[in-house]
Amino acid sequence: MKPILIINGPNLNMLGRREPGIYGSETLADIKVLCQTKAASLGLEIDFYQSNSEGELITRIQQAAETSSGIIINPAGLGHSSIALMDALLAVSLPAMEVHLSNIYKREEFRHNTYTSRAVKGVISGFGSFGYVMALEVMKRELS
Ligand code: CA2
Repeated sequence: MKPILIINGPNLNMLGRREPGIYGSETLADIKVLCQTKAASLGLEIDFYQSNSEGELITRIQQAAETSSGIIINPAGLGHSSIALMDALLAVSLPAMEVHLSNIYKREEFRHNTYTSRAVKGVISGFGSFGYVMALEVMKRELS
C-alpha cells in the first residue's frame, strides 16, 4: 500500500511556539512523531507535509493521486477560504479526512464552515493532536 499523506496548512509550523491555550504545547514535529508511531502500529506508512503556500499544498494534493493511498488534511485557515483547495481534494479520487486541533464550531463564526469539508469523508475537530491519531484509525478502516 502507498503511504497516507498527512498535509498541514499555513501557520501550523508555529505550533507550540504561540497560542498554546488554543492549539496546545506540542510542536508540529511532535505531531509528526505521534503520527509515525500510530501509523507503524496500524501497519501504515505516512508522508507528513506542511506548507504555508496554497499553491504548494494544491500541487502536493495533485501528486497524491500517484503517490498516496489516502489524505488526512489540516487545511488550517485555508479550509475556511479556499475553493481551490477543495477542488484539488475533489479532483483526486482518494479517501480523505479533515482534522482540526481546536473545536472550530465553538470559535468565531467564520471558522464554522470549511470548504474542504465538502471534499472529505468526515471531520475531526477539537481533540488536539489526538485528532490525527483518530484520523489514522479511520483511514486504516477505510482502506481495509
Ligand atoms: O484548529 C485547527 O487545527 C485550525 O485548523 C488551526 C488554524 C485555524 O485557522 C483553523 O480555524 C483551525 C490556525 C493554524 C495556525 O496555528 C498557529 C499555531 C500557533 C501559533 C499561531 C498559529
